[in-house]
Amino acid sequence: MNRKEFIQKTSLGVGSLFFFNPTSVFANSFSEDENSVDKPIVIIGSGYGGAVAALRLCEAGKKVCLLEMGLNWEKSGEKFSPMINPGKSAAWLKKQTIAPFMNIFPVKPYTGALDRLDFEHIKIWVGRGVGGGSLVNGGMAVLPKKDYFKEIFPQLDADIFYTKYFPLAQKELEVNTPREEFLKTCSFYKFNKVGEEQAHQAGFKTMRVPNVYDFDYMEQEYEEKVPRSALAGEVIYGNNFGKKSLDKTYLKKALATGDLEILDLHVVKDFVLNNDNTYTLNVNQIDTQGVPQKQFKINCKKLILAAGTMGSLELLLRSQHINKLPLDKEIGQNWGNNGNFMTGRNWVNAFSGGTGFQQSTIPVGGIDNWEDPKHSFFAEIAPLPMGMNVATSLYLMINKVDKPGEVSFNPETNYLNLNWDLSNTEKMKQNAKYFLRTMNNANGGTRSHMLFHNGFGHDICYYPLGGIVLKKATNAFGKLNLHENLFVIDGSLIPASTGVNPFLTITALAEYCMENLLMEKSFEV
Ligand code: FAE
Repeated sequence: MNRKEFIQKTSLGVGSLFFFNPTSVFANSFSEDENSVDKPIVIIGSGYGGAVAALRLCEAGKKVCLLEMGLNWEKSGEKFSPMINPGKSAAWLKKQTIAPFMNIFPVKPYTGALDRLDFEHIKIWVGRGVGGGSLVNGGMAVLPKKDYFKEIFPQLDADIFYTKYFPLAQKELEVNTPREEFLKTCSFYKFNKVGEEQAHQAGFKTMRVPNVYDFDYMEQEYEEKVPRSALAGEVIYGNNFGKKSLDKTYLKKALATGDLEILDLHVVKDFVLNNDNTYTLNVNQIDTQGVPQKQFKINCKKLILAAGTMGSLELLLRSQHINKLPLDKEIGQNWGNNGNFMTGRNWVNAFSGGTGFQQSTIPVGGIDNWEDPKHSFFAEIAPLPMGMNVATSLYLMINKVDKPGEVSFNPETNYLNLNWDLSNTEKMKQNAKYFLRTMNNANGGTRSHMLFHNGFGHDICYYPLGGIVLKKATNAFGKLNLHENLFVIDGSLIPASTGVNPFLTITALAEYCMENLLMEKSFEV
């Protein structure tokens, strides 16, 4: 099922109230009351923003209902699959895998943990399931450069972020750093060792990158004392062990309060602003094949959108189109790919063992060229955990976004339009060219012509950001302009880029917003 078919199939249409469940075919029509439920506070989406919001609200004694379109993997008992043997978790309702490369694997449609949103000039990968992106991401928890943070958020007090909200986010997410001795001896990190050595040879600085994968667990994996996950090729289709995804941290704590209800496989299609400033959501409960089982309405007094950048934009813009939801003109502005640009080199160390047959899926190193005014970038030294040694080095570059894009709604597709083309990534490509040339001149090797587009992955995006920017489309703490009871707490608050992998920034921002919103008594119901 492609995205359009899924949207059409699960689309409610305003006011249509009926069950799809075949067992109810003999039932008479239902009254509106029987098909609607009241929940005081609803959060849509269980990624970083949603998980922080849930915990802080529950701790404040509020009852919270969290709607998540993906599966609750832990509760379901289903397992995540490795990259070389894709199973149920590999793709959200697709017939073929949707990794950034090597999509030679057919899969049976299932509500998998990884989804890909395809636009003309960019493909955007997102996580689906209880835990959102934390289920499928590489776990890199990188602190943005303070100067850049100040540049993108001039109105925020950076000092308080670096002394309070970032450390809080690191603590709650259980961020840790690997032992250098382990990295030196672990054969699964040869790709990183080679990557760092060659970067130094080329005159670049490198840095150790903290992660939410438990490195003590990984050391035990290496010694084969516990089941392997990062060392068994698990990552973008989920990790069965080791990774401290949100279901193990924020969401677990929130559930322990007894005040959080998580409804998985619940897709919110759109919502309506009522005259009394409450909201009514049109919700579709689906099964693991994506087939609608039940359609109903949820009325709530306070609504938090935490559906991720693309999800929150989709909900707002569709609701504006269908239900005349009032929206500020800032919605959709300042969107960016966080400067994502994939690239790679071949013939790396080709005659002395390449980058290693077996590779950990968890990155631990980055090349930090941010201070270079001409070619400012940060590059993750990325693994290629496909069980083959092709002497390839992969890099996921993060650049500044000098030309942000815009998001709007296309009524014909019932989905988003993205105003984003090759001109938006041109400077990123110049940086990639400079980086590869400098690396190859110093170390040998060639651009990976067979990967991406002749070695340049301008259209690969793991980090969509912006579109509902803090203090432009919202007040200082995420309350949406023109609304009293509607809040946005996710990556869409960040204007186009954060200079590093973004989830630590999203988490810290969410902590900041929730603390202040609670202080202002914004969630009294
Ligand atoms: P997100 O985590 O995307 O959560 C949104 C949730 O809302 C999802 O669970 C959706 O299923 C759900 N949802 C959406 N629409 C609806 C709807 N209509 N009804 C119900 N539920 C809905 O949002 N970042 C890093 O910092 N470090 C990394 O190493 C890293 N690696 C990555 C690797 C991959 C393959 C990918 C895809 C991303 C990676 N990221 C990484 C990005 C990171 O996961 C992402 O920025 C955050 O997850 C975004 O957090 P949000 O709270 O914005």
